[in-house]
Amino acid sequence: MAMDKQTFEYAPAPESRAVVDIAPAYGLYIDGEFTDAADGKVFKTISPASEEVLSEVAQAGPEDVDRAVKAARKAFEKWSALPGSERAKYLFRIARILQERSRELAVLESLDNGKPIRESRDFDLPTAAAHFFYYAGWADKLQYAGFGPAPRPIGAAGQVIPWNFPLMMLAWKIAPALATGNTVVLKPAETTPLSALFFADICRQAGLPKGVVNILTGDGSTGAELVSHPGVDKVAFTGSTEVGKAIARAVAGTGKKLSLELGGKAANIVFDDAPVDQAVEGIVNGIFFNQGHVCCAGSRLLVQESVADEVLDSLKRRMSTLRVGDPLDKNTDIGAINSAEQLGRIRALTEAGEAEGADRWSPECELPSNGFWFRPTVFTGVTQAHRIAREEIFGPVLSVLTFRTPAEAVEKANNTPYGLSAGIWTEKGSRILWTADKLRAGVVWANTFNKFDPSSPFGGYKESGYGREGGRHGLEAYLATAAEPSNE
Ligand code: TAP
Repeated sequence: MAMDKQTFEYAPAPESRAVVDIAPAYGLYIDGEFTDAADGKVFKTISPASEEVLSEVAQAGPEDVDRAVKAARKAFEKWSALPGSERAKYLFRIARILQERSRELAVLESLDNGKPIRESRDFDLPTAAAHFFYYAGWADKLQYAGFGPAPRPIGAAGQVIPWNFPLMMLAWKIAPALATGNTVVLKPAETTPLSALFFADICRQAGLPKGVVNILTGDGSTGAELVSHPGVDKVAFTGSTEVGKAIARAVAGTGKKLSLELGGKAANIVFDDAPVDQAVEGIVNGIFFNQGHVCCAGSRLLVQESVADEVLDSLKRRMSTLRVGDPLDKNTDIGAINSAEQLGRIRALTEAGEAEGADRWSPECELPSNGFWFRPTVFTGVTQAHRIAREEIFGPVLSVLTFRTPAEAVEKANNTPYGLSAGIWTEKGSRILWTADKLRAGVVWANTFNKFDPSSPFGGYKESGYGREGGRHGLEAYLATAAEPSNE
């Protein structure tokens, strides 16, 4: 791998100066070594905020997938036999290095993904490190996790992740897999491969035995090849419902254990007794955090009719203060849309919203001339039949619907094929409990939104997938129950 580096300086404020060195080319990380793809194929990764090329990355083909899976299977023999307390040491070490290198990684993540540095610095990096710390703590206590007296790892896991939280999604996949004694081959998304490659370097720095973690950069074909490789014992996927269904079909009948974290269309429900300022902050965080590229985004606002005007006026005032622009400026609230393709999807759906008769509003704001940008947008006059109320937009676009009674709110909230998350805003505890009980959503937040903790399980109902990540429940996806096969 060539190592002449391009240096990006993050220097909007001298006190928070941090630098990341990005090499012009990266190989695949297989069996502890960076290596070119067998057929020499590469692809470019760009900054969505400027469209400049950040690096050229190897594109893994079938031969590389095969090598990586074989390396993971071989490494499994020793890794799974290590005492949990020994595996824990590696996970703790990785967590510490993530903390030590968090400035560098936060800048890298913002460059490759387009997300605001404030979010990568204060959310993605701490959450990724916390996940490794949390699962390091489980590694020597698995017999107390409630999955039998001697839970066994499954084998080599094939993991495929999306581009919206690249490093955090990687942590959600790799930390529980390693803690339970499995080895992994992970494919990051095509538009955000860099932090996974830096993570490979962290594995080396931590002295992780070779083959325990393998990183294959590539496109959807690499992911498809990985999940259907016969040497993969367990498949974990986060991404769109469409690809999740294709993977479920590919894995059906193979005996591979499968967990799926898919799309969402969450309802954020504001009742008439909710404190308006607090609820508006929650609505803004719910839909504009990470440009709305969030599977559990509160993309449908359900507001009680009697307070709808007041909430909407306040929301529009607050939206006018949001700063859209340079992800590396720490005053930025909304960064770049991750890719031209995603921007195209957001545009197509918002145009459909207008064509179907909903009213569109965005604050005035200047957008940079290069890169991919979208103004924070709210649609009112939305009906349940509109595409913008039914389909996942995965962008900074909020669809507002109203309701009169709590029963109507629940009915509308549940009227979706998805079931990942929901939010409730009210001062009445009894109303929180009543509503949460009736919502068909894996995560329900009350008087807050987008709160994550490694100790709490996360996952969906219905077309949002199955299996849970995080917490004690997250271990189950990587353990063989008495009736399930283990390679140990
Ligand atoms: P997808 O297009 O589904 O891509 C996800 C990953 O799968 C990428 O690495 C992708 O590679 C790969 N892939 C594409 N086709 C594949 C195939 N046939 N077989 C195996 N892998 C394949 O999703 P996305 O656009 O990156 O992410 C957005 C979606 O993810 C949204 O629907 C969002 O709701 C969902 N998401 C869900 C969650 C949770 S926790 N439920 C979290 C984040 C995101 P390429 O990058 O090369 O296409």
